[in-house]
Order: sequence, then structure tokens, then C-alpha cells
Amino acid sequence: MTRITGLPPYDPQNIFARILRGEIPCKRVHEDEFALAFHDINPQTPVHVLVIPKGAYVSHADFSAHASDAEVAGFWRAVGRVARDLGLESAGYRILSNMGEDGGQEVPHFHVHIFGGRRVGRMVP
Ligand code: D5M
Repeated sequence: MTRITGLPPYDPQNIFARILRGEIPCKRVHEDEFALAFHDINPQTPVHVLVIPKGAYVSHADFSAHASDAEVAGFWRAVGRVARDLGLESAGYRILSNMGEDGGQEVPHFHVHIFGGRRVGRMVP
């Protein structure tokens, strides 16, 4: 498949790649064939979990363009399952993914934040 242009190359030394390889510990909440979920090291809400794909994708732009249908489905099912297992569904929660420089992305491995455990209100960009 042709890679879309304008994306940085994947850095295999990024911190989430190192977590996936087991080189750095994490507080894991879920793992399956497609995804790993763990508590954010700097939580912004009472529940703040990150879900990352097992594959090497820089961002959502990279993931949505290049991941297989099975990876996309498996990943998003994991996001839903993690939120459900954390007991967030009845009160609600927010999912968010920062993408690139303008999006404020710090770690260059695609990840989705799950925020919950308190009312997070309406999103302000
Ligand atoms: O957010 C990147 C997020 O990753 C940010 O909320 C901190 C979190 N982070 C960074 N290092 C770790 C480790 N080692 N464990 C858990 N969480 C971590 P972004 O969307 O890229 O701005």
C-alpha cells in the first residue's frame, strides 16, 4: 500500500513502543491481539486510560490510512470494551486522540484517551 505523505516516520524508540515491548512498565487494564490499554501516567480525570494499537502507527492519520480492517475493528472494539469494563458507560465518558503538532500530540504512537469518573463537560477546542 502507498504510504500517505507528510507523516513522520514511525520512531520505534517512542515511549509507547517501549511499553508494548515490555521495556517500560505500565498499569495495564486490558490487552488483546490488537490493543493495549493502560492508565495515563499524568491523569487529568479520576479515570484516564490510554488505548494504543499493537501495530506501529504514528497517529490516527497513519492508523486510519494504513491499518487493516481487522486492526481498525479490533482496536475500536477494545476502546469500547475498556470503557465498559471500567464502568464508565452509564455516567458517560470522553474519547479523544491528539494528532500531530497542531493537535498537541506528544507521543508519536497512535493512542486514544478515555476520560471519565467525573463530569467533563462540553469540549472546548
Ligand atoms: O498524550 C500522551 C499521554 O501519554 C500524556 O497524557 C501522558 C501519557 N504518558 C506519557 N508517558 C507515559 C507512560 N510511561 N505511561 C503512561 N502514560 C504516559 P498526547 O495525546 O500525545 O499529548
